[in-house]
Amino acid sequence: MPIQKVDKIWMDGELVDWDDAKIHVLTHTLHYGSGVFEGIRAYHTPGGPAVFRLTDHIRRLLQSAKMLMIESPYSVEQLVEATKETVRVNNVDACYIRPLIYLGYGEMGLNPLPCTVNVSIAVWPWGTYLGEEGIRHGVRMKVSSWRRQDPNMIPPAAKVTGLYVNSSLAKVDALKAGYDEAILLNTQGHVSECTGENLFVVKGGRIITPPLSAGALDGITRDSIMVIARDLGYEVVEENLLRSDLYIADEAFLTGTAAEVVPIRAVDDRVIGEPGEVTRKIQEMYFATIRGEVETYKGWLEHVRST
Ligand code: PPE
Repeated sequence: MPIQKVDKIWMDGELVDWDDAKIHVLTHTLHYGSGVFEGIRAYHTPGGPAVFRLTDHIRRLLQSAKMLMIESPYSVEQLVEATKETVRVNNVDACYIRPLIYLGYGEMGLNPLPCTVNVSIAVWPWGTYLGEEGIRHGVRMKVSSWRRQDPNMIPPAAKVTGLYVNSSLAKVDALKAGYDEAILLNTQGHVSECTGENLFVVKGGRIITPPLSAGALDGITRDSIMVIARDLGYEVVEENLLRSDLYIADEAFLTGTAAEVVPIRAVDDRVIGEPGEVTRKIQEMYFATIRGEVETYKGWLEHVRST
């Protein structure tokens, strides 16, 4: 589905018309995948549009930059404000937000250190990532033959644009084979995560997710779900999972900003079934949270207009 256009995109401190938000073809990041980015969502709440865990996302963005030795020209506070401003001027209520720090035009070659650093923030309305049907009845997953990149190749903790070639290969592989989404194992054969989501299984009353050392991104939705699940009284642990653990899970689901919380219906054609009780409860609580209906988690919603 084509991106739904809005009015303005924030580029290096200026609000630029959508159609003018262009870069030179010799932009460093376009050639070497040397950018870092975030995926954030704003939601409609009773107090107006609010961005879910905005500061945490911007902090992670600057941590990704640090791992790549990219010096952001803007602080966390400045980018938080710029994000809110971009949501405000576009008059969007619920939207997806894509900040990007990239190495610009001027230098070429594999040494990124002399490059100029540019920052953009775009917002646009983006509906369900894996479909309404997926949210309600679950998605069918394929364990990919592509392995998650080893931490000693590109740090999986950094949301580096180039890292997503790995995710795209796995995604296409799964789609071509007739599945909805892929699961990536790491080079040791343990489950890491999906192409753009973290993964959880429910087994014997416990909720299990792979540790970050398995190559999973430190997902902000993952963290929110661990808090919500524990508050609901569930035991949540971080443990390595084998492919076969997925096949015999009682329930399974994936989490991410774009995807939100999506039940897993089957893995490699081993049926898990319709979403179970644990998944449903967590999903319900997550959706109520982002809509601003849960007092306990209201602090996660950062309003774009001061009230
Ligand atoms: N793992 C990966 C590899 C990943 O890209 C994401 C986010 C997650 C886990 C979940 O992290 P979090 O959003 O903090 O809960 N993926 C973003 C990009 C998706 C895209 O298609 O682009 C997102 O969900 O916005």
